[in-house]
Amino acid sequence: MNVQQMELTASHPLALPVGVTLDRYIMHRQTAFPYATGELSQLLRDIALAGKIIHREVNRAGLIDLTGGMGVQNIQGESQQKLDMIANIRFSRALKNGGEACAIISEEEEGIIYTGNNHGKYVVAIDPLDGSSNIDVNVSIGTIFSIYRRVTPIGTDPTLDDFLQGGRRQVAAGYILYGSSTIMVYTTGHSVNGFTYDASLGEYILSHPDIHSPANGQIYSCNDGHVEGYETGVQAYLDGCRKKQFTARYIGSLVADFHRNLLKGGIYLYPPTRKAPDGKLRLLYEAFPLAFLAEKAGCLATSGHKAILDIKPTHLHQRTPLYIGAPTMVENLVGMLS
Ligand code: P6P
Repeated sequence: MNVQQMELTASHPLALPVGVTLDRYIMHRQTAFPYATGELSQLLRDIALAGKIIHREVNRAGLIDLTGGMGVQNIQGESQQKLDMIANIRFSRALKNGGEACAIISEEEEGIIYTGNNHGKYVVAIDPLDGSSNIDVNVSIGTIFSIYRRVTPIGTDPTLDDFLQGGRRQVAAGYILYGSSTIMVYTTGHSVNGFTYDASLGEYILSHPDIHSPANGQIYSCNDGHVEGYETGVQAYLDGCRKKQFTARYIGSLVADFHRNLLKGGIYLYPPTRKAPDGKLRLLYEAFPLAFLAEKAGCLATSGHKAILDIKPTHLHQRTPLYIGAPTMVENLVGMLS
């Protein structure tokens, strides 16, 4: 029985009031797992809090000169935007102060960020603000996060091993989309739920309970300017989409494209290109968390040769090709790859 059904039976002992807040939902879910001791719940709250702060910063970026670049490149060789840095600081601080994460890796930093909480049970991989080149033109951007239970002993310094466990070892994953509204979508390995942020209340409210993505779709998302560099099987698949008069939608912001396709049915493609022969997107804090969430919502995510979640990670910022979305569309694409 999911939360919405439970609301229909007000007499149910665990009935939750209409308009469940994220906090109430997290507490409710925690009671469903007797062994849960609350640390993961608190970690999710810490991430949600940082999301509220980024929501505020993003929504006033043009007013307090937060748009534009820092004039430096990040470790990825990309122009670091002011809000990239702010988001990185805000999430790192929220997770350090929350005490539940012993370490973080971030798209914005080369190495492991040690929080000093060596008794924290969890590690977090995060892309604090993906798609940040869109900030200056008011296009949706997003945070992507992935949570693992550490494998190194509690009380010791975390190591790379805690982060290189593999995608199927994630205990939770999700994203926060700063768009026409701000929505936090995440899973702890069971259902996928979306919570829309109401800034007037300072609360995330359950708006998309138990998301199941359509098995098929007619939306495809890729950078058409790169198509000539794609392998022939991908080009053949895209030709088929055009012949069937599918809809091309590509915002240049992974979280926004992913979220639309999750709800409406579609496929996002970032194949290997001449400029990015291993693909552009990062495995640990983009592909793994979205693939974990996608599979829980009934989607597929592949590198073209294997399921994203079955890729063995070898280093923190490694990249991968990514094809993710409606299972029928992904399977049709893979069937055309050599
Ligand atoms: P391109 C943003 O930099 C990002 O990582 C994703 O959010 C987005 O889908 C993709 O790269 C856009 O890349 O090469 O099409 O500009």
